[in-house]
Amino acid sequence: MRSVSLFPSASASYATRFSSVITRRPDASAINGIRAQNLGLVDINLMAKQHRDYQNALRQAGAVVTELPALPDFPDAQFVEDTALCLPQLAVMMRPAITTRMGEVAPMRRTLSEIFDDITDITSGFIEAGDILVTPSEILVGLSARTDPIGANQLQMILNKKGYAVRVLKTPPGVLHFKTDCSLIDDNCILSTERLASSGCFEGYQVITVPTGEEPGANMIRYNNSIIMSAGFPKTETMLKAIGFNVVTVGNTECAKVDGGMSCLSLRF
Ligand code: CIR
Repeated sequence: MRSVSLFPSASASYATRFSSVITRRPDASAINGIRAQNLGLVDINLMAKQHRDYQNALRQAGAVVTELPALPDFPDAQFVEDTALCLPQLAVMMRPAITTRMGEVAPMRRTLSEIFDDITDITSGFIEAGDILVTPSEILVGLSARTDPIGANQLQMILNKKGYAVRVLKTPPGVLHFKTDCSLIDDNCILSTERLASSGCFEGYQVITVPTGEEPGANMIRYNNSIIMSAGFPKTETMLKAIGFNVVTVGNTECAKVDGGMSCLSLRF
């Protein structure tokens, strides 16, 4: 961990302050979700319970939670984060790289069109919002196996026109999404794995690195004055509590078997 002199600020910017959340109920087909390696069979009942716990943690942090119905044809549909980027007054629909995930976008577009007047679509290349980290000063986009330069550049053009600064970076090889390895935990503070932070991409930010062996703990959510993180990363949890963060843990063993973490399970705005 780098030295930090930080007491969490009361969340103030649009990057940490939210009122709403959209989730999607996991379907029984979630046992067939895409995964990089076999970490065992998904217990669908436990996944459903963990999903309810996750929604309750967000409610306690101040969210009005809208749970969308399950989409049986799309085993990864509970990972709603990848389908859209929600910013104040604006949503951008993503273009997932994996064929079985592309069909998740249209139903989410229908939902968001009832909320956002301004919706833009990525129409070429590929991009999943798990590769997008929003900070108060800029939007970071990590190129990965799921996000290519064409998709990232189109997003950059869309957001530049709306006044947002965008920086395109690289997700470390073998890491699913940029945000698999980092989270914004305070307006100018990023929690990151060492492998991502050492690339220098967070210059100008305060960076806290997760302890070795707890890399998956880098994916968490700052929602108003709470941090919601997966249970099972005790050193990271202790470290963040010692700094002064209000940390809430949620079991995530089942989504983790299909490569899903805390941020993937919601759209926050
Ligand atoms: C996938 O491979 O697409 C899903 N099984 C997991 C997606 C996780 N989403 C995220 O990190 N934003």
